[in-house]
Amino acid sequence: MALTITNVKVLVTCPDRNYVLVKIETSDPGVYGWGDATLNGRELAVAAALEQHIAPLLIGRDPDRIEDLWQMIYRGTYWRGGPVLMTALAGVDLALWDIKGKRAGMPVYSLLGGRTRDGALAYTHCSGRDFAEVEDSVRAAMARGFKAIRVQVLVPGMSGTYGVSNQPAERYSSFDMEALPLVERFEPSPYLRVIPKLVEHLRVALGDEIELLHDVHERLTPIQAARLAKELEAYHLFFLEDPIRPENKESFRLIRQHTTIPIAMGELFHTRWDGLPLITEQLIDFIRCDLGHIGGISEARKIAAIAESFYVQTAWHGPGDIAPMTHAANVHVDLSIANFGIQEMVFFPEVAQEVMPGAPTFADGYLNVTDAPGLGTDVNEALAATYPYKRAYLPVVRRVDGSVGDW
Ligand code: KDG
Ligand code: MG
Repeated sequence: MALTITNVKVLVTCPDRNYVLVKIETSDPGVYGWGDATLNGRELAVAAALEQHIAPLLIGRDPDRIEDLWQMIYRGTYWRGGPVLMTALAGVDLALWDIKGKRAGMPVYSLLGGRTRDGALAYTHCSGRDFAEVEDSVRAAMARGFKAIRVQVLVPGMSGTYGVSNQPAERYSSFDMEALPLVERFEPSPYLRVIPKLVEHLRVALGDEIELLHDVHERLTPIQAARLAKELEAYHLFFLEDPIRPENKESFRLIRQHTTIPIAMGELFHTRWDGLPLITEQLIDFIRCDLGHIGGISEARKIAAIAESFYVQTAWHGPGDIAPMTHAANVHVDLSIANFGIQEMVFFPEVAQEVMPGAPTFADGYLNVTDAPGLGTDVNEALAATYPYKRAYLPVVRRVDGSVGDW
């Protein structure tokens, strides 16, 4: 008898931070899949979309028909796109691929065509309040085996720069229900002065071999970004990430005209069409969508296939605020496509690993997954239930005159 979906369970848990996890159960009690539908700061909106609107559509359906279910949720229900709905869809998509792998007795990368590589080149995050702290952090990462490292430094006089803050640490991890978003003060001019000096310092101290990356996090205007890119050119970054906000694709042309620095973009895209002109017009070099926010593995494969034709490589988003299922999905795709570039990664805290075992493993610069059927990830539901949701926000960036950054 054909398998059917019998239940879609949404679990919101906060072992170290909030995660939204989706379990799809089937008519065979031994066959279920787990997906990740975490959207930092908007977790309950996604959970409600799944529980109230999407789950009822899935009950009684055949979990083998991933593409059909994807299209039904995306196009078939008329309302489509946006971070909330595409994150919810990704949660379902990942759980369905997990089920398909478990039924086939194969890891997902095998279902996607099999390995094209032995491991996925990974990059980690290093930051500090000054150049010496960043250098120490990079040296420690190199000693751990990393061959590629994202470097961020606090801008002198600013309370926070993307990736590093001098606010008391507890303000970031506080889940006090009354807590409102942390405010980061940021100005482009001092930032533009310090970043080329940081990268020059690291090249002099560490040599040319280590791959360095930097995330602007969209805090510049196009002409400022072009200046930064030009000034960084001599230090051969692996890529410059999110140099400007994503909305106006034409702005990327301005950056491109001024520099040969490789550009990476995509964590704020929610459909393939958001980034399409950047790929087809070769205005970026790395597409770094978040599989968990763009509808999952099914959509990532299509984006990778489009990008391949335009010599754009992948660098899927792999931050600390998505669950291990999405990190695993990243690596399953990385291992099976031709145009993989690099994979961002984090080491999950022990408490998160206990709740969600099976994140990709890191060794000698590369990420890998096991040959376990499906995504290779699981959830300890009883333990997850002991960590209730706690409201939290991303920081809000304001300029020194008090206005919200217009990037
Ligand atoms: O929730 C937002 C984070 O995922 C994002 O700030 C991380 O920019 C990011 C990155 O490159 O990892
Ligand atoms: Mg980023």
